[in-house]
Amino acid sequence: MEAGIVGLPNVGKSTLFNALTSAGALAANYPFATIEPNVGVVAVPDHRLEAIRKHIESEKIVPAMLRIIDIAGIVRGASKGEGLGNKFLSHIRSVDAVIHIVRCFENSDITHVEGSVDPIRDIETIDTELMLADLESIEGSMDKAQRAARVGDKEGKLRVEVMTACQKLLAEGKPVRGLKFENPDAAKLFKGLSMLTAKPVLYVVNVDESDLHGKGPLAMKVRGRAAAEGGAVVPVCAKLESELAELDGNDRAEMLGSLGLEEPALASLTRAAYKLLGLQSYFTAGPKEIRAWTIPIGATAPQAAGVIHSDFEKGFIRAEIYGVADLEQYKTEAGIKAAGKMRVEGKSYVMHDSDIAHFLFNV
Ligand SMILES: Nc1nc2c(ncn2[C@@H]2O[C@H](COP(=O)(O)OP(=O)(O)OP(=O)(O)O)[C@@H](O)[C@H]2O)c(=O)[nH]1
Ligand SMILES: [Mg+2]
Repeated sequence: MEAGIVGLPNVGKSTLFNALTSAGALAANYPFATIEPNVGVVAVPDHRLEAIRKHIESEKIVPAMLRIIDIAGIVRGASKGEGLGNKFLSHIRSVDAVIHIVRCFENSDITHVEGSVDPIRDIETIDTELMLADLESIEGSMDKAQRAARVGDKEGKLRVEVMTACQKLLAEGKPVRGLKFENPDAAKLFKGLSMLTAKPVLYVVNVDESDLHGKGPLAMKVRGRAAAEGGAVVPVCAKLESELAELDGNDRAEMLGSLGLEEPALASLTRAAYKLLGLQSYFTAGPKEIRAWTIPIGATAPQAAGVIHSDFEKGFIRAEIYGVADLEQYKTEAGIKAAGKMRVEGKSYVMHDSDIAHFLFNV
């Protein structure tokens, strides 16, 4: 899973990126501190992995991974070359979700490129630039598709249709997120266009230390907007998170506790991203590793096996499945079997969250 961070310059993108990845990317109080994109990989926190390890001895734990890309800030007019332009958006064309960070903290020492803190105006500025970048990318490849369509190329024709539908929406100032194509070939072409405004958005409101839960008036405005467009909101104080990230285990837990926070932002953020993307985890557990695998909600057992290896999906025979809760109750797989709780599931089984699976397959 991959997520790209967008936002105006100087709103805390790199500070958040650093906190999430502890990668030490340059965060500085001047706009356009970031030029080259920063890329980091973080483990998705999941307490169930430790819960499994309590009962199954294993050499290592392998959590699910989230790749995060921090790019340069985008300003009003970026598509026309303002600021650093919008070419950096190409770095996040392939991500699964966009993390849109919005400044909600008041601090006169930290420059705001528009001169005042106004999250809704800022969101609209970024949205507009994302739509213009999409429009640009369509315009850039329309000619070629039209030429192909003219000489009777079937895919070319469909491509023109799909791009025209996108272009129409974008020209009206609307993201292409809402577009649905019945024809599977069209849907595939649409996906292949990697439109920025087709991606689900997670709003991170970078809140003041005095509003850690994001219930203040500025954050509430963003919540209202996200609710209207099906996005999600995660309140984060990037500055605090970056301080937290520098502490180790106990000190961090202590500081979190003293702030009245249950968990670091990475946990709430990845959980929100999973939810937004309709993802869940299942586990495999053995002496070599206990591992979390990411699958779409609704995935069948063979599809889940296919995430490990495509041969597992092709040669799927059946799966032995139990839940993390069963393991906690009966302590061992033998105990689970003895209690009749080890389930044998076939090709049509739809995976549940927290399933632990052994797959049987032939290759
Ligand atoms: N008070 C406060 N300051 C913050 C917070 N988050 C970031 N800052 C400060 O804001 C400034 C900009 O932060 P960056 O993370 O570099 O911002 P950016 O969005 O990556 O900026 P560009 O790379 O220039 O687009 C730094 O001085 C940070 O310390 C916050 O939550 N509270
Ligand atoms: Mg930056």
